[in-house]
Amino acid sequence: IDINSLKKLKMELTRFMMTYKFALDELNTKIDILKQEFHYVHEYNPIEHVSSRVKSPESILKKIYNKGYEISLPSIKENIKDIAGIRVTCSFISDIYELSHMLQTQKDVKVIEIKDYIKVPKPNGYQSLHLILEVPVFLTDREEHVCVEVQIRTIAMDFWASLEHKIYYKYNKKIPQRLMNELKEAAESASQLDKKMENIHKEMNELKAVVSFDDDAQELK
Ligand code: 0O2
Repeated sequence: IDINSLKKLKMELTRFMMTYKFALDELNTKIDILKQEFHYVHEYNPIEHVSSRVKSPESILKKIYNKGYEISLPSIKENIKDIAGIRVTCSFISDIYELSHMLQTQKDVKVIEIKDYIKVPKPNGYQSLHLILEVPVFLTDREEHVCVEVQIRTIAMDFWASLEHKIYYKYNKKIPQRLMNELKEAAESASQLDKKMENIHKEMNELKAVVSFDDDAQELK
């Protein structure tokens, strides 16, 4: 390969990666707007934390190679849907579905795929709601439609996933059966905790509604 072709390839690759960064910027802004407005309307924060990343060129190449697809930019765009990724941790399970619905119904967002590992957890216990969303990115000379993977989970699910991720790599992807069983149990405990916290939250809201109704009635007297 000559120097000019190499330069051209580098430019193409940089522009390609930039589109994913722009798509992330757009979705991050959408999530931030929802977070602020939701906080204002409901007086609590449904979103605890948001993080995002663009996959490194090394992991993109590794993934496309392992999946056996052609190694080219169009093939990467077609087959790797998590080059841009956003992870959102919510307070309660109901917030996950509410946020997911709010994102899915935005006019410029196209839903490509939904994987609900909360309704049907992975065999190891992994829980999360995964959305592949496509957003338009307006560039100097064209409009690109770019996919972003959004993982939405509770704090308990996130706690579990980050520990499992560490163990997975610590044992070089072969976790001993005893630890796998313990992780599965921990996932079930996390899920029970989520349900309990949500019930308490609901009860508190109901109480708040009664108290504010009583206050209003008192004022009318
Ligand atoms: P990383 O380092 O987080 O980016 P595909 O993405 O198409 O190859 P799949 O399995 O169909 O594969 O996608 P899926 O199920 O939507 O999962 C993709 C991402 O979800 C993973 O990305 C992880 O971030 C997360 N994930 C899925 N399963 C697990 C799990 O069992 N444990 C943990 N801790 N995370 C999980 P990557 O690319 O694997 O890794």
